[in-house]
Amino acid sequence: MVQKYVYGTPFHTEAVIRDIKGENGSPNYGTICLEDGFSFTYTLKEKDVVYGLGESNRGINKRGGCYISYCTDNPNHTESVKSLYAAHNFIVIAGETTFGLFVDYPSKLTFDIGFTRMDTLTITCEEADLELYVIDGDSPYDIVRQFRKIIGRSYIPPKFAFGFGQSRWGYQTKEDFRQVAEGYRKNHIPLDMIYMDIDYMQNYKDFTFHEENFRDFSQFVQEMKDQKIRLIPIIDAGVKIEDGYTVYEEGVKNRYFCQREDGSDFVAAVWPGYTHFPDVLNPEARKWFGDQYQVLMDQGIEGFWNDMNEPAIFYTPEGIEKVSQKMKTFLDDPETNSPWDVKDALEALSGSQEDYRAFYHQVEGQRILHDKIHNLFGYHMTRAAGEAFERIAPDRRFLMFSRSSYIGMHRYGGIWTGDNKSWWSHILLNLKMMPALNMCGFLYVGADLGGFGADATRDLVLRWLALGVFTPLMRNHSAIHTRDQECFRFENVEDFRHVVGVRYRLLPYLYSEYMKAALSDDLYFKPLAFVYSKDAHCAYVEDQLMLGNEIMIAPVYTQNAQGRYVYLPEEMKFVKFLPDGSLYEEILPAGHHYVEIGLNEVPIFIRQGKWIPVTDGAEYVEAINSSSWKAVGYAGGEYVLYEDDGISKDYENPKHWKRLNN
Ligand code: MIG
Repeated sequence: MVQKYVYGTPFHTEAVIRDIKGENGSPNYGTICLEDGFSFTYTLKEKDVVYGLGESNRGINKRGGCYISYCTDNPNHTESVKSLYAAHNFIVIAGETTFGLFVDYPSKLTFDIGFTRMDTLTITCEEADLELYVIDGDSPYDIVRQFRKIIGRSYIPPKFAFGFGQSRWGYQTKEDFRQVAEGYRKNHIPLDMIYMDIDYMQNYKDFTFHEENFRDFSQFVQEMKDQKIRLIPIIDAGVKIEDGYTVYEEGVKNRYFCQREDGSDFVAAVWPGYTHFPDVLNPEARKWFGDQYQVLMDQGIEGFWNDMNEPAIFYTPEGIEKVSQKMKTFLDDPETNSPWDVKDALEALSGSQEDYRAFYHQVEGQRILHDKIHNLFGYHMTRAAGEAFERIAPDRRFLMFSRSSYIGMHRYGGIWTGDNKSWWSHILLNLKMMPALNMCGFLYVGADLGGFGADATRDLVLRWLALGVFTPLMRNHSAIHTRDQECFRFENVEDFRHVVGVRYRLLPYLYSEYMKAALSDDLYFKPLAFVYSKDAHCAYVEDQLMLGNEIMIAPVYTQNAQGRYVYLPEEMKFVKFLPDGSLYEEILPAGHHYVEIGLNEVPIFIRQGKWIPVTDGAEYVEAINSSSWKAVGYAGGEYVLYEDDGISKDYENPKHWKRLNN
């Protein structure tokens, strides 16, 4: 049962699409206080587990942390970081008393989950204008599924998007892209996509192509398609201020950009230099911005990634003015003033809330301060694209994922989890975020495999790929000036061919499980406790996940390890994909085990009595022969495979379901 409580005058975020009658008063759980903004306080029992929060730091169990929903461009995801790029305000408290909460509030919101006091959960925000959804159910899993029903069906990408993608910030010329394509094709490492980062544009102008390097863009798109590789370009939030640039000129003329209090267009510096932000909250401006994607679609592009849409701000002219004032103050009287004030002012330049309080959106004839709806920008930028795809090519699916998001965006695209690092701890963080994202509706998700910042090593990339084999978005991405980490850059490239190859052998199964989850508002990744609810130990397992209905994954995430400890809630078949293409299979009883897993092996655990289809694999998705499947797991029983053409949207057609028997 879902109940909605309305406080003050909430902004209509369209996160929830089911009509639910609002109630006054207070929910059955916790204490609400409206004296100073809004607060919800609940006393946690010792054994309570708190799930949710989608893309956020720390564990599957969120207890012991403080999390702030305020979309932030922060590339240093250390343990103490409270805000990442997204705001996913859904949690489930599971224990003797179990219930779910969704706080539909698009500005800064704090979840203190036993951080200040171990036994106290408090949710606070500055203004009591919000909708609070309270969900009762039989179990945390049941609560999550009820929540998923009210927020609408998750985005479904084209099938090619389940292939492997290579990305790197710094690819500039056709030659750079050709080298990557060749590195994969010559070494027979499967690949379906190469991502284009900001350098394909002319001076970082959205919807343009670099004049020297990509004059004949569509031809190059075709050249790559001939090799069965799709190019996936990036789109940034800020539109460069430059006379003669049509996107800029149209936006100014039609007043489609976010404005300051005095009505002038707000200015923020990002990669292109000074830019304006498209007012994607305003339906008319959103339509206009979405229509721009067609420029690339006309060149043969079938997928995009939306970046910098928190929206990230490097600095504003107002911020620079402040720094220069501080500098002047210091220089005028260095005896009494400190140069560190200048440093502080410099550091405060980027992503400052003061800037987010300096511009407005036009929504239904009303002017809304950006800060009040800050967390909706990435959502609506991606919505702009999604709605445009729907208008331009209603029968086709497009690949679309975003950096910033809010619940509701899950209907329009997926997510990558932003600028992680080539750190072992970030493999585990990647794993922990996955089920939480699914709970919030985001199914097409993945992290930068191999790590974005810092230098990757061969073993790290291999171990991370062995997790990435299972994440719907499987992309190796890295930052400019870090060590090259494409699979073919390392010695013994056959190991990479094998590990990525396992993805393609499993692809019909993984796709099928994704589609089942998407079509029935279910989870693709689950915490163990969602399946084994009576097994008290499962609530505390933070490094294994259930995937689909048949398997459990437990990747290795520490350096120099020969294997790992794993907990089996029931008897399972331990299967390793070995580098020679064969399988190692062993039935293990329920309980704790140490299993050996080599750097070039991919482990899975198949649940008792179940089996999965495994195919021969291929070098790109289209070439997979799904009828080449062999059953891996326990003998007997059937597996229901979902299979379609991967591009059209007639999901409900019964011909897509096949009963396979072994
Ligand atoms: O300020 O486009 O998260 O994936 O490579 C950095 C360059 C901007 C941040 C994205 C990252 C991308 C990078 N971008």
